[in-house]
Order: sequence, then C-alpha cells, then structure tokens
Amino acid sequence: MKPAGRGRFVTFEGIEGAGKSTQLERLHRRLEKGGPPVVLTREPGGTPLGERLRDLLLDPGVGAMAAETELLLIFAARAEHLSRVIEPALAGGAWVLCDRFTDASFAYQGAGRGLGAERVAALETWLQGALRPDLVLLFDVPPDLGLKRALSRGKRDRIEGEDIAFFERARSAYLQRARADAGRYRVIDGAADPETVGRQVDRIWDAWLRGMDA
Ligand code: Z5A
Repeated sequence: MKPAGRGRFVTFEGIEGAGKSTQLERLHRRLEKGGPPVVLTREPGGTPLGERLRDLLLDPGVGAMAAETELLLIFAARAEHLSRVIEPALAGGAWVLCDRFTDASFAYQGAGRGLGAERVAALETWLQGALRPDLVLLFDVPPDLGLKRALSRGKRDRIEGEDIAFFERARSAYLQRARADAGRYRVIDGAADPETVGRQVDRIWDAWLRGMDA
C-alpha cells in the first residue's frame, strides 16, 4: 500500500513516432478538467540541467559517443529529474505524467546499443531504489511506421539516425518488459489514427482507476 496522499507516477513509452507525446498531451487535457494536480515532464530532460544534457544527447553534431557515455548521461539527467521534480511532486500528492523514463534506457541502451539489461538494472536500483512507475503506457508501432512519422517532422536527431534493426531491438525489449510485468504495463496499438488510439488510452485509464479504487 502507498502512504495516503502520495501521487501516482505514469510513464509513456514507445519507439520514435509511436504517438506517445500526442497521447500524453491528450490525457493531460482530460485530467486538467478535474482531479489531483498533474505534473507533465519528460526524459531526457525535465530540469534545466537535464534539458542541456538532452540537447547534447540528441545533437548529431556531437558525433560518435560510447554507449556507456550515453547511458551515464541519461542517468545523470534522471538523477536531477528524480530529486528535483519527480520525487517532490509525488511526495506532494501530484500525479506525474512522464514522456519516457527508465524503460527507454532498457530499450535503447540495454537492447538497442547492446549494453544489456543488467547494467541498466544496476543503475536503476542505485538511483531509484524501489521507485518504479505505477503505470507504463507502451505505444507499440512497427519501426518503419514510427520512423516515417518522426521523420515527417524534418531533421533527424542523433538517435533517430540509427538503422531500423536498432529500433526493432528497442521495440522487442519494450514488449518483453511489458509481458514480464503485465500488472504495471499496458500495450496500446499505436498504428491507428490519434482519436482511435486516444479512446484506447481512455478505456485503459478508466479501468486502471477503477482497479485502484477496488
Ligand atoms: N532516450 C534513450 O535513448 N534512453 C532513455 O533512457 C530515454 C530516452 C529516456 C528523445 O526522446 C530520445 O531519447 C529518443 C530516445 C532517447 N530517441 N530518439 N530520437 P523523445 O521522446 O523526445 O523523442 P522521440 O521518441 O523521438 O519522440 P517522437 O518521435 O516525437 O515520438 P512520439 O512522442 O511517440 O510521437 P509524437 O510526437 O506523438 O508523434 C510524432 C508524429 O506523428 C507527429 O507528427 C504526430 O502528429 C504524428 N502522430 C502521432 N500519433 C499519430 C497517429 N496515431 N497516427 C498518425 N500520426 C500520428
């Protein structure tokens, strides 16, 4: 049981162009109409230092970066984010909606870059202790569709420049994690149009809230 008054932590995950940011904003608009205070944030980023690290991580001009460096920079941004934004918000009773969190590190650095889940898990335990998202909404799309959507916005960032096999590995890791912990993860078919996907999110959200009250 959570202590009374603590907020809830909900993360939005998926490969590029899966539609998670679109759905996060849609759910946020719905929650703003009533209920507990909501904090909207993202990773990498969410703090001034984290946003600077994000710029560095996504800048194609940075060139080659060791996978270990990438993972550690992401966790450095996460350390700031947890201590300055996420933990205080949850302790104050807010509901935190976060665009990506540690599942993305398992998918992109653990599987995509091939660093392995064990190293990511070690950092997760060190930094987060027992903190895990209460609910992970995983938007699933085939990588070719996701990349097409993401690239329609223009220039590729450093990670979007990876080949399709990289995103296949990331997608498989996400789906594997969802299968292993069905209580916390909900997989949503992200290939449909935004309204249809939004209705799936509404149904899942309402059922999840009912489950919490039960
Ligand atoms: N990263 C990492 O490697 N390790 C980590 O631990 C973390 C992150 C935390 C930045 O993340 C990068 O950081 C990311 C992983 C890495 N890799 N890259 N590159 P990000 O979340 O900011 O970037 P992103 O995943 O590239 O975001 P995205 O492409 O914007 O994806 P999205 O949020 O899922 O999609 P969207 O913004 O909602 O939609 C993308 C476009 O598709 C947009 O034009 C929409 O209007 C359109 N769209 C959205 N939904 C639909 C539907 N349903 N149908 C048709 N079109 C749609």
